[in-house]
This record gives sequence, C-alpha cells and structure tokens, in this order.
Amino acid sequence: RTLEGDLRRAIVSDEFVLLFQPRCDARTLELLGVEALIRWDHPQLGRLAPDEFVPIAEKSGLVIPLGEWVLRKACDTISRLPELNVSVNVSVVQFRNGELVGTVESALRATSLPAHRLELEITESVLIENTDKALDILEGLKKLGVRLSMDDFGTGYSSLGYLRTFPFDALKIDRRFVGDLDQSKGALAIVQAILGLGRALGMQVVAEGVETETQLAVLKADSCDEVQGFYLGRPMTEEALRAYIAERR
Ligand code: G
Ligand code: G
Ligand code: MN
Ligand code: NA
Repeated sequence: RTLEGDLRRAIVSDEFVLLFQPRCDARTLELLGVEALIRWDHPQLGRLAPDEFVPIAEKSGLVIPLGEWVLRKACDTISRLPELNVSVNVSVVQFRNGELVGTVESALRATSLPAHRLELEITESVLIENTDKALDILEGLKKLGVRLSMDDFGTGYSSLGYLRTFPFDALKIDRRFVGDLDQSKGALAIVQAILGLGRALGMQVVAEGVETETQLAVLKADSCDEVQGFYLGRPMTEEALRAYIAERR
C-alpha cells in the first residue's frame, strides 16, 4: 500500500477535514474571516498534516480533485456564516492545470458565496514558473471578483517585482518573521519594511503566526491590517468556529 493509493481512495471515502483559522482585525480583534486548512484523517495513520500528503497529491495530480473539494467545502461552509470571508490555499499544480478559473467560478456558483468573500492564497512558486500564463490566470480570477493574496511573503524566491506585476490585494507575512518579532531586531525591521511596502502599494498586510500579546502590540503599532495565529485562535472545525463566533458577540 502506498500513501498515493490511499489518497485516491480517501477522496471518495470522505476522509478529509477542513479546519478554519481566525483572521482578525489587528486593531479591534474583530473576526473578519478564516483561512481554510486541510487535514487527512487516515484510517490507519491518524490525522495527517498537509505537509505529509499535499506534496504527494501534487506529484500524482490528485491535488486537482482535492483542490476542488477544498474550494467547494470552504465556500459552502462560509456561505452559511454571514459576513465572514474565507481564504483558500492554492497549489502551483492547480495553476498548471489550466482549469482554476472555471473551478473557482463553479464553486462560487454552486454555493452562492459572493466572490468578494473568497480569497485565494498563492505562493511565489506559482509566479516563477510561467509568468505570462500566471498573470492571465490571476487576471481571470480577479475578473470573477475574488481577492488574491501572496502567502508566505518574505521567504522563498518572492521578488518585489511580483508585487507590481501581479494583481494582489494582500500580503501575508510569513510566520517565521512574526515569531521572531519579540527577540530579533532584524525580524522587526523586516516586518516593518513589509508593512511599509504594503501600505505604499495599497495592499492589505496580514501577519501570520501571531502567538503573543507582545507580537500583536508591535503589529498594531505599525498598522498591520489583519492578524492570524494561535493567539487569536487555532485552526478549528466548523462547529468550534460557530462557538468562537457566539462567544465573541
Ligand atoms: O495547517 P498547516 O500549518 O499544517 O499547513 C501547512 C501547509 O499546508 C501550509 O503551507 C498551507 O498553505 C498548506 N495547506 C493547508 N491547507 C491546504 C490546502 O487546502 N491546499 C493546499 N494546496 N495547501 C494547503
Ligand atoms: O503556509 P500557510 O500560511 O498556509 O500555513 C499556515 C500554517 O501555519 C497552518 O498549518 C497553521 O496551522 C500554522 N499556524 C497558524 N498559526 C500558527 C501560529 O501561531 N504558530 C505556529 N507555529 N503555526 C501556526
Ligand atoms: Mn496560507
Ligand atoms: Na503562510
């Protein structure tokens, strides 16, 4: 047996779980939306994190049906939670396949989720590969009315030039920088520079991996727009999310 074979079966037998992590207004801490994060409840291995199976799903092409499932599930769940936005991680393989715009459009149509409430989180690997084609797809997505954010900003091969070329609405600061904010002057300088860049380019900035009150205070002082991380809430089930919302009213 292989994990790839198990993956093929898992889609049919409904073994995936979608969790939702709060994204809050940095100033008021109001809940604005959630990031959808997948897990796999493997019958023998237990709960698997995306790092353990998304790469296999990407190599085998199974990330295409899996990505469709995630989009559909995320839009459906959030369409029943008034006002809340949802962001979904998109794999580079979904870009290559050429059907992403159609897939997103049908998920929105099937669930009646207004397009502006959906954000797609994209990493720079998508942009490196085939700049012209990536630009076409991103513009097609913008035409649908969805929001686009650059995920894990500041790591990997993200180029500042991408921010000018591609129609991003938001930048998500990688949690490595946020986690070091309290201890490292260097991390603080990088976070402040990203916040300044986002402001200058008219993009929203979201800080990921916020775990402490101190980190939140620094981000707030430097006018970060949104915060996400264990301090605000862990990735949770739809049921727990409903309780989280009820508690904060
Ligand atoms: O939730 P967690 O921190 O374990 O996520 C680890 C990584 O898996 C993150 O980089 C995240 O972007 C990615 N990931 C989570 N959910 C999905 C998903 O639905 N699709 C894709 N392609 N990646 C995901
Ligand atoms: O790459 P991406 O941004 O999609 O990854 C999000 C991942 O980060 C998820 O797997 C989530 O579980 C994890 N995560 C979210 N908040 C925190 C946090 O405050 N601290 C740490 N260490 N991980 C976090
Ligand atoms: Mn993400
Ligand atoms: Na990230």
